[in-house]
Amino acid sequence: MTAEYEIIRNEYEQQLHSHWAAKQHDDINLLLGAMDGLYHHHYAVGDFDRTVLTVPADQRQQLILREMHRMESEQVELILDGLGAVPANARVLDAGSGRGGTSFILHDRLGCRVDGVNFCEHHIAFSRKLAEARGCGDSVRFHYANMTATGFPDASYQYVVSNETTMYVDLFEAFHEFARLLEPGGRYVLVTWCANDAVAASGASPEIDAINDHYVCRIHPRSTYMRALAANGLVPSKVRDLTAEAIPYWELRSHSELRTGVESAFLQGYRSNRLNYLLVAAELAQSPPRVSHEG
Ligand code: GPP
Ligand code: MG
Repeated sequence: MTAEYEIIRNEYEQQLHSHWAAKQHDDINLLLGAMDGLYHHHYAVGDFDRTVLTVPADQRQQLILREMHRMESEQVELILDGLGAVPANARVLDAGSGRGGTSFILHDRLGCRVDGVNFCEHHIAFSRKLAEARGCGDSVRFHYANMTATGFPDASYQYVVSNETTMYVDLFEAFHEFARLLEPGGRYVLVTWCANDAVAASGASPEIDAINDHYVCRIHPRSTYMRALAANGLVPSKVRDLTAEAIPYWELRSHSELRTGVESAFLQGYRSNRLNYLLVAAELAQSPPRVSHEG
């Protein structure tokens, strides 16, 4: 990072920065992460162990949290699956790295170097401390930077991942940056929740409004993902709609005393198919077009 790259660039990013700066004591993430040092800011797919809901009440809450944490950690398998075989000398960029959970799992599993980028200072301090404690501070680095304008050199990564973070950025701008950072033939893997504009015109719905308000985010239509990828030479090789699989996590979380109030919006969004949970893997074309703004 050099000083010439401004990190917080506009009013929306200022608002977002303030939102995350104030979220230093988010128990639902801190208590889960404290179980094994993997702190996540994403959700999960697949079913939960339904017996946790039938155990005596005094043990139930702890078991729900443990199950949520297991599911959030296993969610990173989606990214691993999208990445495929990654050589240990590869460089991976984790765009929107939160408190580091995804970056650490990728490094532990693949042995590669991972750079996490995030513009929340307390997340960066937190994840750097964890990297030292985990003994991987040389291989897993966290940078205070804007993921849409990192200032990192062109073609310096073989892989870019974003795990439920693209609802915070302009997709054309972000994918332009990722395409710049990737070597030709490099791969971008994203997991996101998005509006299904095949069923709701322009992707608007009350549950999407509720989620946007809750997280200060801007959920994008599914078609915008495809257009912004194509505009930047990122050619999808895998697209998985995991909407149905994303429902149980929110059912389980609705039973937690740490639920935050956003659960019913996700449940309603996924059950109505107005909100989708998507995995995309895309490779950068050899001579890609570059479009940082929608035409
Ligand atoms: C919410 O997960 C995650 C996002 C809104 C995506 C971006 C997160 C980054 C750190 C870049 P969460 O685990 O913070 O939500 P909750 O507190 O509701 O579990
Ligand atoms: Mg969480």
